Amino acid sequence: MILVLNGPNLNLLGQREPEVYGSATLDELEQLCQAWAAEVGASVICRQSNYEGQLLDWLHRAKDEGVQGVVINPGGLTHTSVALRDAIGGVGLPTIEVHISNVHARESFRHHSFIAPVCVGTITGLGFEGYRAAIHYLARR
Ligand code: CA2
Repeated sequence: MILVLNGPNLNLLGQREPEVYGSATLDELEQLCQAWAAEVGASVICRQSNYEGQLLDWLHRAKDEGVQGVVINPGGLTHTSVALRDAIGGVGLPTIEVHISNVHARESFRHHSFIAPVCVGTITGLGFEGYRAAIHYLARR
């Protein structure tokens, strides 16, 4: 089982800034993640929250729920949250950080990630394809 977590504001996908994040919705992204997992015989649980503590609670519970790997787009928390980094590091599940946009081609405050050092790897700028690559990698790992 793979846990796909989307952080703050990703519920706005398809409604704002389509030039940056595309025109598909979060619901469509989550359906794609289900299909991409099925391609490799895996399953996913998809969750989104605008609340840091909720993301932490889901990570803490993940092992008990049978989760074996995590795909996370932490949204803006990427660039601010020591708490999220500590949760990912503490839980110890293989985790891949995904960004829809290329954070390195944007404002300098998006260039630093608190999360990257506790992740297996980071995928940035490939749109929704990044989730597919991350799910397939974790399923084959
Ligand atoms: O590119 C990404 O996936 C980001 O994680 C998205 C975050 C941003 O803070 C990161 O630097 C990069 C923002 C999520 C907000 O998503 C929206 C989606 C549609 C419309 C407005 C915001």
